[in-house]
Parts: sequence; structure tokens; C-alpha cells
Amino acid sequence: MTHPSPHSNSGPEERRTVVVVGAGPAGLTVGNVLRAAGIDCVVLETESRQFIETRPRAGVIEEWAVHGLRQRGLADNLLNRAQLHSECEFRFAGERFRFDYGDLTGHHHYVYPQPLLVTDLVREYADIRGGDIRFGVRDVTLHDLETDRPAVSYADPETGRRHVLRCEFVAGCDGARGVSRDAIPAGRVRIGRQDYGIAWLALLAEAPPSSDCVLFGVHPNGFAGHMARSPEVTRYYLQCPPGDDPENWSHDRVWTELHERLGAADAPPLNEGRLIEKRVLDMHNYVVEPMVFGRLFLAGDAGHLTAPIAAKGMNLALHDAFLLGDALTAHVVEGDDSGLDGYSHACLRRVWDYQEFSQFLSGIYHGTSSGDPFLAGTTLARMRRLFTSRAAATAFAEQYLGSAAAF
Ligand code: RFL
Repeated sequence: MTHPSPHSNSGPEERRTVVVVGAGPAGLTVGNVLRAAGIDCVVLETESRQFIETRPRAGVIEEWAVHGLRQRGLADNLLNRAQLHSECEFRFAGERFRFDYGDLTGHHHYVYPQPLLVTDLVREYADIRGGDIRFGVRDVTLHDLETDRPAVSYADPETGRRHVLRCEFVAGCDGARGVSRDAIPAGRVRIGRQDYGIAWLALLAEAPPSSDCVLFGVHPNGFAGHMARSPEVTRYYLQCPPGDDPENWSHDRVWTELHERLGAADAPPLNEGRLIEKRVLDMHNYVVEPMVFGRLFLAGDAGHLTAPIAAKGMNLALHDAFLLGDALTAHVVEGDDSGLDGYSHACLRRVWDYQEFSQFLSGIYHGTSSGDPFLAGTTLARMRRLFTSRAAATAFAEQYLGSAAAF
């Protein structure tokens, strides 16, 4: 929906070069890159600082993304504290299949919880680089996006008074439920969508990890996953019907299903613990093409959602943010527009590649429980190929790590 210029009774307009909407990994990374170049920007966030620094979500970060953060001076804590993972384990038909993707590719994953990364990025932006960030803002609205002087307005959380930020560019980094994407008039961009028709119960357990690597349980009852988050906390997933109520999943039911779906000969028992998060995530994807409308540049989940099947969303958010931060810097500092012109295309190459891998992985995770014997058969063939063909295993490992050189 387009919005007219802010009303003249909104108070005096502030001027900024860039307004960043949303303080997730994408917005904070863009903000940090701009601050490092001395570019005048402001980050607007609807939640409080404490809320975004503790919101649990992703944990798996790809090597190239860590490299990108390090190049921009944003990875010191991560490099000191993250765990390195280079193996995962599939469990199916009561057996364990170890997959050593580090050996196949020479690359690994970093495991670093998203709230820690967000905490590092806020501290660097606001406390070290002196960036302007406004928390708890209400009713954020984008205006005049097709002019060279767009604006973003919001209501002050304390006074209710409207503030207007007139700028040159708006970075729409407000995630899947933000307002940036909806500010684009219908028909001006193409939005591709896919619904997997399944959901995952996302769980955080106050329990030490039960394995030294990520576990994928492929079971007739449905998929189950295990991912270390820290020595004390483990993320688990259980496939469930879309729209299921987390209250249908009692502590006992959760642990019974996890034992069943992740059970295998010689597997050590799971460490049980209190469930501190229990949410149902319906598995769906979308991609906005192009990721640009006038002076609005979408980045991260605002521009594309990848169901957490392949742990790719935060990685894509960082990829966009590096490209956008660098492109805006090149425009402002050197008058070079090539980065902004090529932004959407460069982002979408990786986005579509990751969407395709996510789709492939969904076939593996959910095929045997689909109730369709044909699909169950082809799923098992796909799994067997991973453990019998080094070429197939290497191709899978490259996609799992996002290390293919094609980007
Ligand atoms: P975010 O992190 O959602 O940040 C958007 C920010 O914008 C704020 N906001 C607004 N601010 C101003 N005005 C408005 N109108 C606003 N509306 C919203 C929000 O409060 C928020 O602070 O988006 P960003 O930066 O694009 O980052 C995307 C990632 O957060 C997301 O893709 C990942 O969490 C996805 N994901 C994973 N990705 C990985 O790469 N590896 C993983 O291991 C992984 N695991 C996961 C995941 C997502 C999960 N959930 C909950 C969907 C595990 C889970 C369970």
C-alpha cells in the first residue's frame, strides 16, 4: 500500500541519508557498514533492545558469512565463542549415518545463537560506532518511495507524537511481518510463494546437547531435529500438522516423540530438560522480485522467507546486508551506482539457490512420513545416494554449507 507524504502537522522533518527499518541481523549489519563509512543513518525498531537481544532463533552461520562479518569488524565475539561444526548425523530405519561434510569440502559451520549476534551488532552500532537507533517505535509508515526524497514516519512510544525522517534511501529490513514489503503497491513486484503444507514444533530445551553434531531424524511419524545452541541449551524440532497448537504437545509427548524419531541402534539417550520455548512454525517460503522499489531496498526476511528447514534465513539476511551496506557506501562516498543497480540480482542468485536446496531437503525430511509410498521410496533412494556416492555427497555438502563458488 502506498502512503502519501506525511502530514504537515507531523512536526519538523529530520534529515538522514539512510533510514533502516528493523534491527535484526540484516538491519544492524547495514547500519554498522554505513556507520563505519561515516554515513548518516538511523535504525528504527518496534521492539525493545532487551527483547531483540534475547529473542531465540537461528544458530547456524555459514563460513562465508562469518568471513563477511569479520571483514567489516563485526565478528570478534563470534570468533571467540562460536563452536565449529563439520559433521551431521542422519537417523533413519533405526540406524545412524554420519555425514562428514567438513571432510568432503574442507569447510565447516559456525554455531552462534542469533541473540548473541544481535547483541554484538547492537553494541557495535550504538555503543561503539555511535549509531542512532530508536527502539519501541510505533506505527512505522513509508512514504514517497518513488521520489528521490522518500520518508519514514513513526509514532514516539512515550508521547505518541509523529516523527518524520526524510532521507535518500530506505533499507527495509523489518523481517517477515514488517511494513516495508507491504509498502510496495500491488503488481509492482512479483511475489513467488510456496507452502509445504507441514509445520515444525520448534522447541528449546534446558538440556545439554545429546550429540556432538546436528541430528536429523527421518521417521514415519515425521521429521525430528536436534541442534546444539550452547552447553546448556538444545534446539529440537518435531514435524507436526500446520496450525497445530503447541499446547497439544505436553512435556511427556514431546520427549516420547523425540526419543522415537531420533532413536537408533547404539545412539546415546537424549538428555531431557525443561522446555523453555514451544512454537509451531508453518513451513512456507516467499521471494519478492525485484527486491527494490524506487528508493526502497528490501533485505533479509522482508524480501524473502526461507522456512528454517535448511537453516539459511539469517545467512541470506547477512548476504543481502553486506551487498546493500557496501552498495550504499559506494553510492554515497564514490558516486558509484553499480552496486545499487545490481543489488537485487546479486541477492536473488543466492536466495533462489538456497530456496531450491531447502525444497530438496524438505523432500528428504518429510517424504517418508508423507503417507505416500511412492514418495517414501524415492526419499529413501535420495538418502542412500548421499551415503554411497561421493559426488552426490559432495554436492549436498556444498549446498548445506553454502560454499558453492557460483555466487
Ligand atoms: P528479523 O530477524 O526478523 O529482524 C527484523 C526486525 O524488524 C523489527 N520490525 C520492525 N521494525 C520497525 N518497524 C516495523 N514495522 C517492524 N516490524 C518488525 C522486528 O522486531 C525485528 O527486530 O529479520 P532479518 O534481519 O531479515 O533476519 C532474518 C533472520 O532472523 C531469520 O531468517 C532467521 O532467524 C531464520 N532462521 C535461521 N536462519 C539461519 O540462517 N540459520 C538457522 O539456524 C536458523 N534457524 C531460523 C531458525 C528462524 C526460526 N524462526 C523462529 C522462524 C530457527 C527458527 C526457529
